[in-house]
Amino acid sequence: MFEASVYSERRTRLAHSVGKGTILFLGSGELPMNYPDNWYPFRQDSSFLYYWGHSTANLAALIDVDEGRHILFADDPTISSIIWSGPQPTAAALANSVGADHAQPYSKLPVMLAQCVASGRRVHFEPPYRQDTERKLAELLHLRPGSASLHASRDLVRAIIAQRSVKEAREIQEIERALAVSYDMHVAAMQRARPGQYEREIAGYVEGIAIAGGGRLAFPCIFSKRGNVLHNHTYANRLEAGDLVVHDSGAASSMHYASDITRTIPVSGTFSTQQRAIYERVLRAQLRSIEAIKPGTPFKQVHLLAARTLTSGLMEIGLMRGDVDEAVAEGAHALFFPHGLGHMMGLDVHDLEGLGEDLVGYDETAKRSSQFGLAYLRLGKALAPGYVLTVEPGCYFIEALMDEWQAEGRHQAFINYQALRAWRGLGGVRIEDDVLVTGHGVRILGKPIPKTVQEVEAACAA
Ligand SMILES: [Mn+2]
Repeated sequence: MFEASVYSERRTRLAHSVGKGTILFLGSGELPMNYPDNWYPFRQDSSFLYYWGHSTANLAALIDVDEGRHILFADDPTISSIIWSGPQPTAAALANSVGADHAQPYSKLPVMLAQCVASGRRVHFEPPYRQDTERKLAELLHLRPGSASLHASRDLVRAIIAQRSVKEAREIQEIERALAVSYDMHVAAMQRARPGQYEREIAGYVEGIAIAGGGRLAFPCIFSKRGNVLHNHTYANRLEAGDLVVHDSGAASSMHYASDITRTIPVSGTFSTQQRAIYERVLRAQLRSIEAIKPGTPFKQVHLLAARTLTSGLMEIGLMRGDVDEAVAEGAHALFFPHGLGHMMGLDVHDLEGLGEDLVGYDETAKRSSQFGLAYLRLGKALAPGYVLTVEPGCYFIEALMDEWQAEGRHQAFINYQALRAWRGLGGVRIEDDVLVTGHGVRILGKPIPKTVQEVEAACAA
Protein backbone atom coordinates (compact mmCIF):
# COMPACT_ATOMS: atom_id res chain seq x y z
CA MET A 1 0.00 0.00 0.00
CA PHE A 2 0.98 3.61 -0.37
CA GLU A 3 1.37 5.77 2.71
CA ALA A 4 -1.75 6.96 4.52
CA SER A 5 -1.53 10.55 3.26
CA VAL A 6 -1.82 9.39 -0.37
CA TYR A 7 -5.28 8.03 0.29
CA SER A 8 -6.50 10.91 2.46
CA GLU A 9 -5.31 13.45 -0.12
CA ARG A 10 -7.04 11.58 -2.93
CA ARG A 11 -10.26 11.56 -0.90
CA THR A 12 -9.99 15.23 -0.05
CA ARG A 13 -9.62 16.05 -3.74
CA LEU A 14 -12.56 13.86 -4.61
CA ALA A 15 -14.73 15.45 -1.93
CA HIS A 16 -13.80 18.86 -3.27
CA SER A 17 -14.85 17.88 -6.82
CA VAL A 18 -18.13 16.36 -5.70
CA GLY A 19 -18.93 19.44 -3.60
CA LYS A 20 -21.55 18.29 -1.11
CA GLY A 21 -23.35 15.31 0.37
CA THR A 22 -21.89 11.96 1.37
CA ILE A 23 -19.87 9.61 -0.80
CA LEU A 24 -20.44 5.92 -0.17
CA PHE A 25 -17.87 3.27 -1.13
CA LEU A 26 -18.79 -0.38 -0.95
CA GLY A 27 -15.82 -2.71 -1.01
CA SER A 28 -16.28 -6.08 -2.64
CA GLY A 29 -17.34 -9.21 -0.80
CA GLU A 30 -16.32 -12.79 -1.38
CA LEU A 31 -18.19 -14.56 -4.17
CA PRO A 32 -18.99 -18.28 -4.03
CA MET A 33 -17.87 -20.28 -7.05
CA ASN A 34 -19.61 -23.63 -6.66
CA TYR A 35 -20.61 -23.86 -2.99
CA PRO A 36 -20.74 -21.22 -0.28
CA ASP A 37 -17.21 -21.61 1.09
CA ASN A 38 -15.34 -22.08 -2.20
CA TRP A 39 -14.76 -18.57 -3.44
CA TYR A 40 -13.53 -16.96 -6.61
CA PRO A 41 -10.17 -15.28 -6.04
CA PHE A 42 -10.94 -12.05 -4.23
CA ARG A 43 -10.53 -8.79 -6.14
CA GLN A 44 -11.26 -5.51 -4.39
CA ASP A 45 -13.21 -2.85 -6.25
CA SER A 46 -10.70 -0.57 -7.97
CA SER A 47 -12.12 2.73 -6.69
CA PHE A 48 -12.07 1.29 -3.21
CA LEU A 49 -8.41 0.41 -3.72
CA TYR A 50 -7.69 3.87 -5.10
CA TYR A 51 -9.30 5.83 -2.27
CA TRP A 52 -9.12 3.40 0.67
CA GLY A 53 -6.19 1.11 -0.16
CA HIS A 54 -7.32 -2.09 1.51
CA SER A 55 -7.75 -5.29 -0.40
CA THR A 56 -9.86 -7.12 2.19
CA ALA A 57 -13.42 -8.25 1.75
CA ASN A 58 -16.46 -6.69 3.43
CA LEU A 59 -15.31 -3.14 3.96
CA ALA A 60 -17.26 0.03 3.32
CA ALA A 61 -16.46 3.69 3.71
CA LEU A 62 -18.02 7.13 3.73
CA ILE A 63 -16.71 10.56 2.98
CA ASP A 64 -18.90 13.11 4.69
CA VAL A 65 -18.19 15.95 2.27
CA ASP A 66 -19.97 18.62 4.31
CA GLU A 67 -18.18 17.81 7.57
CA GLY A 68 -14.90 16.69 5.99
CA ARG A 69 -14.95 13.32 7.80
CA HIS A 70 -13.60 10.06 6.37
CA ILE A 71 -15.02 6.93 7.99
CA LEU A 72 -14.07 3.31 7.39
CA PHE A 73 -16.59 0.58 8.25
CA ALA A 74 -14.93 -2.66 9.26
CA ASP A 75 -15.28 -5.33 11.92
CA ASP A 76 -12.50 -6.36 14.25
CA PRO A 77 -11.28 -9.89 13.56
CA THR A 78 -13.04 -12.62 15.51
CA ILE A 79 -11.15 -15.50 17.09
CA SER A 80 -12.52 -17.90 14.51
CA SER A 81 -11.44 -15.70 11.61
CA ILE A 82 -7.96 -15.57 13.17
CA ILE A 83 -7.93 -19.37 13.48
CA TRP A 84 -8.74 -19.84 9.80
CA SER A 85 -7.06 -16.81 8.26
CA GLY A 86 -4.34 -15.78 10.68
CA PRO A 87 -3.72 -12.51 12.51
CA GLN A 88 -5.51 -9.54 10.99
CA PRO A 89 -5.47 -5.81 11.74
CA THR A 90 -8.17 -4.25 13.88
CA ALA A 91 -10.68 -1.90 12.32
CA ALA A 92 -8.89 1.03 13.95
CA ALA A 93 -5.56 -0.03 12.43
CA LEU A 94 -7.17 -0.37 9.01
CA ALA A 95 -8.60 3.13 9.29
CA ASN A 96 -5.33 4.56 10.57
CA SER A 97 -3.21 3.14 7.75
CA VAL A 98 -5.28 4.98 5.12
CA GLY A 99 -5.63 8.23 7.04
CA ALA A 100 -9.32 7.82 7.88
CA ASP A 101 -10.67 9.85 10.80
CA HIS A 102 -12.14 6.81 12.50
CA ALA A 103 -13.44 3.29 12.13
CA GLN A 104 -16.96 2.11 12.82
CA PRO A 105 -18.33 -1.42 12.99
CA TYR A 106 -19.94 -2.44 9.72
CA SER A 107 -23.33 -2.61 11.44
CA LYS A 108 -23.22 1.17 11.89
CA LEU A 109 -23.23 1.79 8.15
CA PRO A 110 -27.03 1.50 7.64
CA VAL A 111 -27.60 3.76 10.66
CA MET A 112 -25.30 6.48 9.38
CA LEU A 113 -26.71 6.27 5.87
CA ALA A 114 -30.24 6.55 7.25
CA GLN A 115 -29.16 9.74 9.07
CA CYS A 116 -27.79 11.19 5.81
CA VAL A 117 -30.98 10.37 3.95
CA ALA A 118 -33.16 11.72 6.78
CA SER A 119 -31.26 15.00 6.79
CA GLY A 120 -31.91 15.35 3.06
CA ARG A 121 -28.28 14.95 2.03
CA ARG A 122 -27.38 13.28 -1.22
CA VAL A 123 -25.63 9.91 -0.97
CA HIS A 124 -23.30 9.61 -3.95
CA PHE A 125 -22.27 6.15 -5.12
CA GLU A 126 -20.85 4.54 -8.24
CA PRO A 127 -23.03 2.37 -10.48
CA PRO A 128 -22.65 -1.22 -9.25
CA TYR A 129 -21.33 -3.86 -11.66
CA ARG A 130 -21.73 -6.84 -9.36
CA GLN A 131 -25.06 -8.27 -8.27
CA ASP A 132 -24.01 -8.58 -4.63
CA THR A 133 -23.02 -4.91 -4.51
CA GLU A 134 -26.20 -3.90 -6.31
CA ARG A 135 -28.27 -5.84 -3.76
CA LYS A 136 -26.42 -4.32 -0.82
CA LEU A 137 -26.88 -0.79 -2.18
CA ALA A 138 -30.59 -1.38 -2.70
CA GLU A 139 -30.93 -2.62 0.88
CA LEU A 140 -28.89 0.17 2.43
CA LEU A 141 -30.62 2.98 0.55
CA HIS A 142 -34.08 1.41 0.31
CA LEU A 143 -34.02 1.35 -3.48
CA ARG A 144 -36.15 -0.91 -5.65
CA PRO A 145 -34.15 -4.12 -6.33
CA GLY A 146 -32.25 -3.77 -9.57
CA SER A 147 -32.54 0.02 -9.70
CA ALA A 148 -29.32 1.12 -7.98
CA SER A 149 -27.55 2.00 -11.23
CA LEU A 150 -30.29 4.49 -12.06
CA HIS A 151 -29.57 6.31 -8.81
CA ALA A 152 -25.78 6.34 -9.19
CA SER A 153 -24.19 9.78 -8.99
CA ARG A 154 -23.08 11.33 -12.28
CA ASP A 155 -21.11 13.94 -10.33
CA LEU A 156 -19.20 11.25 -8.49
CA VAL A 157 -18.61 9.21 -11.65
CA ARG A 158 -17.22 12.22 -13.50
CA ALA A 159 -15.01 13.22 -10.58
CA ILE A 160 -13.58 9.70 -10.22
CA ILE A 161 -12.93 9.38 -13.95
CA ALA A 162 -11.15 12.73 -14.02
CA GLN A 163 -9.01 11.85 -11.03
CA ARG A 164 -8.14 8.22 -11.75
CA SER A 165 -7.47 8.82 -15.47
CA VAL A 166 -4.41 10.94 -14.71
CA LYS A 167 -1.86 8.61 -13.18
CA GLU A 168 0.41 9.70 -10.35
CA ALA A 169 4.15 8.93 -10.60
CA ARG A 170 3.74 6.26 -7.94
CA GLU A 171 1.05 4.59 -10.04
CA ILE A 172 3.28 4.60 -13.15
CA GLN A 173 5.91 2.89 -11.01
CA GLU A 174 3.39 0.19 -10.05
CA ILE A 175 2.37 -0.31 -13.68
CA GLU A 176 6.03 -0.69 -14.60
CA ARG A 177 6.43 -3.26 -11.83
CA ALA A 178 3.60 -5.21 -13.42
CA LEU A 179 5.27 -4.79 -16.81
CA ALA A 180 8.54 -6.23 -15.52
CA VAL A 181 6.62 -9.44 -14.80
CA SER A 182 4.85 -9.26 -18.16
CA TYR A 183 8.26 -9.01 -19.81
CA ASP A 184 9.20 -12.36 -18.27
CA MET A 185 5.84 -13.86 -19.27
CA HIS A 186 6.22 -12.85 -22.90
CA VAL A 187 9.88 -13.79 -23.31
CA ALA A 188 9.23 -17.16 -21.64
CA ALA A 189 6.32 -17.80 -24.01
CA MET A 190 8.52 -17.03 -27.02
CA GLN A 191 11.13 -19.48 -25.76
CA ARG A 192 8.64 -22.23 -24.98
CA ALA A 193 6.23 -22.09 -27.92
CA ARG A 194 7.53 -25.05 -29.93
CA PRO A 195 5.91 -27.62 -32.19
CA GLY A 196 4.36 -30.38 -30.07
CA GLN A 197 3.58 -28.15 -27.09
CA TYR A 198 -0.04 -27.57 -26.19
CA GLU A 199 -1.33 -24.03 -25.80
CA ARG A 200 -2.38 -24.84 -22.22
CA GLU A 201 1.18 -25.74 -21.26
CA ILE A 202 2.44 -22.30 -22.20
CA ALA A 203 -0.65 -20.51 -20.85
CA GLY A 204 -0.22 -22.29 -17.50
CA TYR A 205 3.47 -21.45 -17.38
CA VAL A 206 2.76 -17.80 -18.15
CA GLU A 207 0.14 -17.61 -15.39
CA GLY A 208 2.64 -19.14 -12.98
CA ILE A 209 5.08 -16.33 -13.73
CA ALA A 210 2.38 -13.77 -12.92
CA ILE A 211 1.70 -15.43 -9.56
CA ALA A 212 5.42 -15.82 -8.82
CA GLY A 213 5.76 -12.09 -9.53
CA GLY A 214 3.61 -11.27 -6.51
CA GLY A 215 0.30 -10.52 -8.20
CA ARG A 216 -1.97 -12.40 -10.55
CA LEU A 217 -2.93 -12.11 -14.18
CA ALA A 218 -4.62 -8.77 -14.79
CA PHE A 219 -7.16 -10.60 -17.02
CA PRO A 220 -7.54 -14.13 -18.40
CA CYS A 221 -4.65 -14.84 -20.74
CA ILE A 222 -5.11 -15.32 -24.47
CA PHE A 223 -2.63 -17.81 -25.89
CA SER A 224 -3.96 -19.17 -29.13
CA LYS A 225 -2.98 -20.18 -32.61
CA ARG A 226 -6.54 -19.18 -33.49
CA GLY A 227 -5.68 -15.56 -32.84
CA ASN A 228 -8.39 -14.54 -35.27
CA VAL A 229 -10.90 -15.41 -32.52
CA LEU A 230 -10.42 -12.15 -30.70
CA HIS A 231 -11.23 -13.26 -27.17
CA ASN A 232 -10.13 -16.85 -27.44
CA HIS A 233 -9.79 -18.25 -23.93
CA THR A 234 -9.37 -21.90 -24.82
CA TYR A 235 -5.94 -23.48 -24.81
CA ALA A 236 -6.70 -26.89 -26.28
CA ASN A 237 -4.66 -26.82 -29.48
CA ARG A 238 -1.37 -28.52 -30.13
CA LEU A 239 1.15 -26.16 -31.66
CA GLU A 240 2.50 -27.23 -35.03
CA ALA A 241 5.36 -25.92 -37.12
CA GLY A 242 4.07 -23.03 -39.17
CA ASP A 243 1.47 -21.88 -36.63
CA LEU A 244 1.30 -18.30 -35.48
CA VAL A 245 0.25 -17.68 -31.87
CA VAL A 246 -1.36 -14.55 -30.48
CA HIS A 247 -0.31 -14.13 -26.86
CA ASP A 248 -2.20 -11.38 -25.03
CA SER A 249 -1.52 -11.37 -21.31
CA GLY A 250 -0.44 -9.10 -18.53
CA ALA A 251 0.47 -9.37 -14.90
CA ALA A 252 -1.09 -7.26 -12.19
CA SER A 253 1.30 -5.82 -9.61
CA SER A 254 0.97 -6.77 -5.95
CA MET A 255 -1.00 -3.51 -5.58
CA HIS A 256 -3.34 -4.59 -8.38
CA TYR A 257 -2.14 -2.29 -11.15
CA ALA A 258 -2.55 -3.89 -14.56
CA SER A 259 -0.36 -4.41 -17.56
CA ASP A 260 -1.57 -5.61 -20.94
CA ILE A 261 0.85 -6.83 -23.60
CA THR A 262 0.38 -8.72 -26.83
CA ARG A 263 3.05 -10.38 -28.89
CA THR A 264 2.63 -12.73 -31.85
CA ILE A 265 4.90 -15.74 -31.93
CA PRO A 266 5.92 -17.99 -34.85
CA VAL A 267 5.89 -21.56 -33.52
CA SER A 268 8.64 -22.56 -35.96
CA GLY A 269 10.86 -19.89 -34.46
CA THR A 270 10.89 -17.90 -37.69
CA PHE A 271 8.04 -16.17 -39.51
CA SER A 272 6.96 -17.53 -42.89
CA THR A 273 6.97 -15.05 -45.78
CA GLN A 274 3.22 -14.48 -45.46
CA GLN A 275 3.31 -14.19 -41.66
CA ARG A 276 6.18 -11.77 -41.84
CA ALA A 277 4.37 -9.65 -44.43
CA ILE A 278 1.43 -9.19 -42.07
CA TYR A 279 3.55 -8.88 -38.96
CA GLU A 280 5.67 -6.06 -40.35
CA ARG A 281 2.61 -4.15 -41.47
CA VAL A 282 0.92 -4.43 -38.08
CA LEU A 283 4.17 -3.35 -36.45
CA ARG A 284 4.40 -0.33 -38.72
CA ALA A 285 0.85 0.64 -37.75
CA GLN A 286 1.72 0.22 -34.07
CA LEU A 287 4.92 2.28 -34.25
CA ARG A 288 3.29 5.08 -36.24
CA SER A 289 0.38 5.21 -33.81
CA ILE A 290 2.67 5.47 -30.82
CA GLU A 291 4.64 8.26 -32.50
CA ALA A 292 1.42 10.19 -33.09
CA ILE A 293 0.38 10.19 -29.44
CA LYS A 294 0.63 13.50 -27.62
CA PRO A 295 -1.53 15.59 -25.31
CA GLY A 296 -4.53 17.09 -27.06
CA THR A 297 -4.68 14.54 -29.88
CA PRO A 298 -7.96 12.61 -29.94
CA PHE A 299 -7.21 8.91 -29.74
CA LYS A 300 -9.82 8.33 -32.44
CA GLN A 301 -7.43 10.15 -34.79
CA VAL A 302 -4.61 7.84 -33.76
CA HIS A 303 -6.87 4.83 -34.33
CA LEU A 304 -7.66 6.08 -37.84
CA LEU A 305 -3.96 6.61 -38.51
CA ALA A 306 -3.35 2.98 -37.52
CA ALA A 307 -6.16 1.93 -39.84
CA ARG A 308 -4.72 3.91 -42.76
CA THR A 309 -1.21 2.59 -42.14
CA LEU A 310 -2.46 -0.98 -42.10
CA THR A 311 -4.64 -0.38 -45.14
CA SER A 312 -1.79 1.01 -47.21
CA GLY A 313 0.31 -1.94 -46.09
CA LEU A 314 -2.37 -4.39 -47.19
CA MET A 315 -2.54 -2.57 -50.52
CA GLU A 316 1.20 -3.18 -50.99
CA ILE A 317 0.61 -6.91 -50.85
CA GLY A 318 -2.55 -6.89 -52.95
CA LEU A 319 -5.13 -7.68 -50.27
CA MET A 320 -6.70 -4.25 -50.50
CA ARG A 321 -6.89 -1.72 -53.31
CA GLY A 322 -8.11 1.75 -54.16
CA ASP A 323 -7.66 4.97 -52.22
CA VAL A 324 -6.40 4.50 -48.65
CA ASP A 325 -8.38 7.39 -47.13
CA GLU A 326 -11.59 6.35 -48.85
CA ALA A 327 -11.16 2.72 -47.84
CA VAL A 328 -10.73 3.71 -44.19
CA ALA A 329 -13.55 6.27 -44.29
CA GLU A 330 -15.85 3.50 -45.59
CA GLY A 331 -14.60 1.08 -42.93
CA ALA A 332 -13.29 -1.52 -45.39
CA HIS A 333 -10.14 -2.17 -43.31
CA ALA A 334 -12.35 -3.46 -40.48
CA LEU A 335 -12.46 -6.81 -42.26
CA PHE A 336 -8.86 -7.20 -41.07
CA PHE A 337 -8.82 -4.85 -38.06
CA PRO A 338 -12.29 -4.98 -36.52
CA HIS A 339 -11.40 -3.76 -33.02
CA GLY A 340 -10.23 -0.53 -31.42
CA LEU A 341 -6.61 0.58 -31.21
CA GLY A 342 -6.57 0.68 -27.42
CA HIS A 343 -8.07 1.56 -24.08
CA MET A 344 -7.18 3.26 -20.81
CA MET A 345 -5.28 1.12 -18.32
CA GLY A 346 -4.62 1.42 -14.61
CA LEU A 347 -6.05 -0.47 -11.67
CA ASP A 348 -8.44 -2.01 -14.19
CA VAL A 349 -7.02 -3.39 -17.38
CA HIS A 350 -9.86 -1.54 -19.14
CA ASP A 351 -9.52 1.26 -16.68
CA LEU A 352 -12.69 2.67 -15.13
CA GLU A 353 -14.89 0.90 -17.63
CA GLY A 354 -17.32 -0.11 -14.89
CA LEU A 355 -18.26 3.56 -14.61
CA GLY A 356 -19.46 3.65 -18.21
CA GLU A 357 -17.37 3.01 -21.32
CA ASP A 358 -18.54 6.15 -23.09
CA LEU A 359 -17.99 8.37 -20.03
CA VAL A 360 -14.38 7.17 -19.85
CA GLY A 361 -13.51 7.07 -23.53
CA TYR A 362 -15.59 9.80 -25.15
CA ASP A 363 -16.54 13.41 -24.57
CA GLU A 364 -17.14 16.53 -26.63
CA THR A 365 -13.76 15.97 -28.38
CA ALA A 366 -14.93 12.66 -29.87
CA LYS A 367 -18.22 10.83 -30.25
CA ARG A 368 -18.46 7.08 -30.62
CA SER A 369 -18.99 5.96 -34.19
CA SER A 370 -21.60 3.41 -35.15
CA GLN A 371 -19.54 2.08 -38.06
CA PHE A 372 -18.54 -1.60 -37.87
CA GLY A 373 -15.06 -1.77 -36.37
CA LEU A 374 -14.75 1.84 -35.29
CA ALA A 375 -17.74 1.31 -33.01
CA TYR A 376 -15.57 -1.01 -30.87
CA LEU A 377 -13.05 1.74 -30.15
CA ARG A 378 -13.20 2.12 -26.37
CA LEU A 379 -11.18 5.34 -26.22
CA GLY A 380 -11.75 8.17 -28.67
CA LYS A 381 -11.34 11.41 -26.76
CA ALA A 382 -8.40 13.81 -26.66
CA LEU A 383 -5.43 12.50 -24.68
CA ALA A 384 -3.99 14.29 -21.66
CA PRO A 385 -0.69 14.04 -19.79
CA GLY A 386 -0.80 11.21 -17.26
CA TYR A 387 -3.12 8.96 -19.25
CA VAL A 388 -1.93 5.39 -19.56
CA LEU A 389 -3.33 3.45 -22.48
CA THR A 390 -2.70 0.48 -24.70
CA VAL A 391 -1.77 0.64 -28.37
CA GLU A 392 -2.72 -2.64 -30.00
CA PRO A 393 -3.44 -2.78 -33.71
CA GLY A 394 -4.06 -6.17 -35.24
CA CYS A 395 -4.71 -7.91 -38.53
CA TYR A 396 -6.84 -11.03 -38.63
CA PHE A 397 -8.17 -13.48 -41.17
CA ILE A 398 -11.60 -14.23 -39.74
CA GLU A 399 -13.07 -16.86 -42.05
CA ALA A 400 -16.74 -16.27 -41.19
CA LEU A 401 -16.39 -12.51 -41.66
CA MET A 402 -14.49 -12.83 -44.94
CA ASP A 403 -17.16 -15.24 -46.23
CA GLU A 404 -20.02 -12.99 -45.18
CA TRP A 405 -18.54 -9.84 -46.69
CA GLN A 406 -17.61 -11.61 -49.90
CA ALA A 407 -21.11 -13.11 -50.22
CA GLU A 408 -22.57 -9.61 -49.75
CA GLY A 409 -20.02 -8.12 -52.13
CA ARG A 410 -19.17 -5.69 -49.37
CA HIS A 411 -16.42 -3.13 -50.07
CA GLN A 412 -15.46 -4.90 -53.28
CA ALA A 413 -13.82 -1.73 -54.50
CA PHE A 414 -11.31 -1.96 -51.66
CA ILE A 415 -10.92 -5.66 -50.90
CA ASN A 416 -9.40 -8.19 -53.23
CA TYR A 417 -11.39 -11.28 -52.23
CA GLN A 418 -9.68 -13.30 -54.93
CA ALA A 419 -6.22 -12.68 -53.48
CA LEU A 420 -7.50 -13.17 -49.92
CA ARG A 421 -8.05 -16.90 -50.45
CA ALA A 422 -4.34 -17.61 -50.21
CA TRP A 423 -4.22 -16.03 -46.73
CA ARG A 424 -6.99 -18.02 -45.06
CA GLY A 425 -5.70 -19.94 -42.08
CA LEU A 426 -2.98 -17.47 -41.19
CA GLY A 427 -4.89 -16.63 -38.01
CA GLY A 428 -4.03 -13.23 -36.66
CA VAL A 429 -1.33 -10.82 -35.61
CA ARG A 430 -1.63 -8.30 -32.78
CA ILE A 431 1.12 -6.22 -31.20
CA GLU A 432 0.35 -4.33 -28.01
CA ASP A 433 2.27 -2.07 -25.67
CA ASP A 434 1.27 0.15 -22.77
CA VAL A 435 2.14 3.82 -23.05
CA LEU A 436 2.09 6.95 -20.92
CA VAL A 437 1.04 10.29 -22.36
CA THR A 438 3.69 12.74 -21.16
CA GLY A 439 3.74 16.53 -21.14
CA HIS A 440 4.93 16.63 -24.74
CA GLY A 441 4.48 13.21 -26.25
CA VAL A 442 4.55 9.63 -25.21
CA ARG A 443 6.67 7.02 -23.45
CA ILE A 444 6.39 3.27 -23.87
CA LEU A 445 6.21 1.85 -20.37
CA GLY A 446 8.36 -0.99 -19.08
CA LYS A 447 11.50 -2.62 -20.40
CA PRO A 448 11.22 -3.17 -24.17
CA ILE A 449 9.81 -6.62 -24.92
CA PRO A 450 11.08 -8.24 -28.17
CA LYS A 451 8.94 -6.77 -30.93
CA THR A 452 10.65 -6.51 -34.31
CA VAL A 453 10.81 -9.64 -36.47
CA GLN A 454 14.50 -10.00 -35.63
CA GLU A 455 13.95 -9.53 -31.89
CA VAL A 456 11.07 -12.00 -31.73
CA GLU A 457 12.94 -14.63 -33.75
CA ALA A 458 16.01 -14.17 -31.56
CA ALA A 459 13.91 -14.60 -28.40
CA CYS A 460 12.28 -17.72 -29.87
CA ALA A 461 15.74 -19.16 -30.60
CA ALA A 462 17.10 -18.48 -27.10
MN1 LIG B 1 -5.54 -4.51 -24.39
